[in-house]
Amino acid sequence: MFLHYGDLSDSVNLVKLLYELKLDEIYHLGAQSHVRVSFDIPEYTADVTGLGTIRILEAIREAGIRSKFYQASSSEMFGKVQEVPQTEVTPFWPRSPYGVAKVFAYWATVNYRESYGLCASNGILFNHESPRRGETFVTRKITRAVAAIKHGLQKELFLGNLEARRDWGYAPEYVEGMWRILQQDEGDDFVMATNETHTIREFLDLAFGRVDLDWKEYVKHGVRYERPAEVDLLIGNPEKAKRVLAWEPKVLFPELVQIMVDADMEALSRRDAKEHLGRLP
Ligand code: F7E
Repeated sequence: MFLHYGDLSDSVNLVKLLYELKLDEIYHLGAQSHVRVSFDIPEYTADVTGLGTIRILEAIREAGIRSKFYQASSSEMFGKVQEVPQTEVTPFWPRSPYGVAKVFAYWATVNYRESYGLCASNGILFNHESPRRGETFVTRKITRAVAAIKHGLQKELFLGNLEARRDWGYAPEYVEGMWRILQQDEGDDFVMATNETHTIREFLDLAFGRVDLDWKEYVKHGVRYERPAEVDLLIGNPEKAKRVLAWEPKVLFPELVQIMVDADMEALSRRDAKEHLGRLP
């Protein structure tokens, strides 16, 4: 494996890279992917998350290669949902600059498939989490806080809207799903989701409950974590992925929360142990 430098805002560099590497499969996961942040930097988000996708698609064409292409499309495209649960044919109604950019990238992928016969696919992935989730997304923010509070290192946790509902799955399974999508002979679009939805409140119940704490004693409202427009309810129907790709999520909500809390507890205990060893004479 070799890590090449690249930048989604630099088309010449992308063409050169793709021409040189002649890849069989391209998984395009790069983005400014934070929804709240996209309201602060909308132009940058549109450039990297939206145009960045068309830059790669054009680079594939320019380089004259036949790489299969996976676009990381997002449940955020459903935004103000027009149907429950959401499927591959539910109309989009994005509610953030991030969602808008992802809709652009989704249609660019479909368009390059239809115009140039590229084997280009969209995975419309609902929230997928793991202990490796970035620390500013709500699940990991909560599980890190749980571990820090339990270890006496943090006293309170500031959060925004606790009523939003998300369809949360386990990231490693979704990555396998992406791979399955690109093993198809033709490009297509697939929803990947658990078909369950839970509020942030429910996540808090389970996460703090895992270490015998009551979240109501620690969680405070932080207005800066609210969004100008919220996505209130997401729940996906992965029936097509089940039927065509034999893909099915196995780790569901309670187990996901457990995995994430346990991993952050473990990480802090290791840190404590190291610090303790460091103090020994
Ligand atoms: O927010 C609420 C927030 O930032 C989830 C990205 O991977 O998944 C992710 O987007 C919910 C929202 O994820 C805080 O208002 C409350 O309703 O964890 P999140 P997201 O916005 O759903 C999709 C599929 C993507 O494609 C995105 O790239 O939690 N919430 N309080 C909070 N959210 C955050 N981040 N921080 C809070 O303090």
